[in-house]
Amino acid sequence: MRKNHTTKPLAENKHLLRWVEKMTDLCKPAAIHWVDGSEKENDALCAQMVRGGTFIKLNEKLWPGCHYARSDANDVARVEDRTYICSLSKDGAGPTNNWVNPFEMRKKLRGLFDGCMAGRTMFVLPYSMGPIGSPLSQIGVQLTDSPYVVVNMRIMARIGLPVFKEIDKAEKRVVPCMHTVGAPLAAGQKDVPWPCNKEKYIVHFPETREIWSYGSGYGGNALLGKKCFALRIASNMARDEGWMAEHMLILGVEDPKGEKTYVAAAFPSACGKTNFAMMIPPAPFTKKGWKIWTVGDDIAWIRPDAEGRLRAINPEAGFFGVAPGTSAKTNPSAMASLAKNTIFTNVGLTPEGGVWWEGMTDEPPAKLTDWGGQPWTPEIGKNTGAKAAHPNARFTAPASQCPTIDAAWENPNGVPISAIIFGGRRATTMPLVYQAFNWSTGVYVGATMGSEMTAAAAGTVGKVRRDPMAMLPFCGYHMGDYFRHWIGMQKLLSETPRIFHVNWFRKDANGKFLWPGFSENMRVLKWIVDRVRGRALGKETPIGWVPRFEDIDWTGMDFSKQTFDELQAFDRSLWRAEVMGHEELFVDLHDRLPKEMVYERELLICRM
Ligand code: TSX
Ligand code: MN
Repeated sequence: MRKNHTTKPLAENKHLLRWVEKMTDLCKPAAIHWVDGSEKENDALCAQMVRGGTFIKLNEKLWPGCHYARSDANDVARVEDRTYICSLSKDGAGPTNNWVNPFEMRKKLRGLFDGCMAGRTMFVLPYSMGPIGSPLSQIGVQLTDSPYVVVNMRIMARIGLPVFKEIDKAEKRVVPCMHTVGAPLAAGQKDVPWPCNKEKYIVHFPETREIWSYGSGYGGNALLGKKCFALRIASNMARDEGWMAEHMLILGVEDPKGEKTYVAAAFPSACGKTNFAMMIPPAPFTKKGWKIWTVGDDIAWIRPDAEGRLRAINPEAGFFGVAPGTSAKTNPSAMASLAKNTIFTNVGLTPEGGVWWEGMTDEPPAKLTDWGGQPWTPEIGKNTGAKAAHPNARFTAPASQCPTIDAAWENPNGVPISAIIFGGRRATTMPLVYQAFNWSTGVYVGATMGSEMTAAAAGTVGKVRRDPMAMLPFCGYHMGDYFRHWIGMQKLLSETPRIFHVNWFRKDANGKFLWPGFSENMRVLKWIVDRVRGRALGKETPIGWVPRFEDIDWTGMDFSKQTFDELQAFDRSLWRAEVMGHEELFVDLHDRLPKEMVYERELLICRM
């Protein structure tokens, strides 16, 4: 790719051409590149980034088709305090979102974007969230000055010529996405490997369905199809149009008869969502014919079909997964997915041109270069606490490379959803699994879910942080209205999915995990699927239906009834504190909280 080389427009759509022209005048890039999405183009962009120092090509024998990037130390994660929902009314965004008057914000952004791409190439990057042409898919066009974003988006979404063709058919409204790293280059100025700006703005305009992102090249700040579009903007579309944009994995459970039951699951961060999406059942289950198939690991777009049943697609095409903790033991399918054609960001780099991160193997390599570019040895790690990989280091891997990818993962009509699972990381109170009595009780379970903080940096360790449906940072409007939309979905359905809550993280009095988790979670999933299909019994408790010891398939596992009872125990005094916590959340949302949530809380207290 030569610099100052402007490629030919690849679309004819008048609105698109006019918008690109207008934004070119604003951002003043040195060149414009219309992204066709080809392998040749991708190779050229990667080679250009290798020459510029953004990418290191990994050892082709060890990591075929893989590249390595280190970000700026000030650009390593999503910036929630710099993320804005600029709806016309402040009330519409709700108390859990940052809001700025959209007219004021537009003025601010016009100033920031004026000349922001000087000396750089502006890429016109069309992408489809969901299979191209699917009635459940949506299209965006991102203008970006980051080639790193282009090659990541090529893995995470469907991009290029076929998407321009869809736009020219002009059947769907396109979401315009502006992105700059905010680091214009003066004539002759040398670029840095990871350009970015200390000042960052991640801005959503829900009414006009626009995204503007300034100053960051990392993850959800910059790959605008993911959190910005597929969750924050799409949650607004979904509310208006009667569907759901959720922060959920989707998996299929195949039983020994070959029947598949699809479930969607929402967990807050650090609960092992990707591990669960790619779970391998324990050996005795596999022998009997149980198998887990992966549809997606992060986002689900869910819509009622003509029969009034919910069907879901994974709008993404790749996994943008947290690397630390991912290993052949915790997630062999993720390891297989990232074995080739993958981009690694902020992990450790070995002298052989390989990658390593904490938890990848029991034994760390003798030496490597850490995510900050400094020499690292296990000794240094032990003495200084320095990590080889940043805790938020990522792999960008094609979903098609996942050994457990479901045959229907690109079905344009999605897969039928029979169950929804909520969960959190809770040392006490929450049993391993329970089933909500009905839809509105289930919505209450999702609305009040939470997780305990593990990192001291994020707040007080052990305090429950409420994260309704795992959507707190991602719902693009008022959380109270979001709960109302969930409640209202029932009217659009002939059959509601059953709703469950799981907790893999309950501890005993000595602080030891009561449940081994990982593959053994299959036993919980089997009960869930059996409940959905009317094959399993349960016991009624104040919080919902729970399995009795004999309702779980313990084949090949030695787990005592005593430990199971401890794992499932309902503690009235802990639940008393729990419902007080629910009230605390509801107080913040009170003016838009649907009355069902208030009634459900009352009923729960009565049952207790
Ligand atoms: O991903 C996890 N899952 C879901 C897997 C399908 N993790 C990792 C969470 C961090 C991202 C888990 N950690 C799970 C789990 O089910 N459970 C635990 C807690 C745990 C950790 C270690 C052990 C047991 C439980 N070790 C032994 O029992 C030896
Ligand atoms: Mn996520």
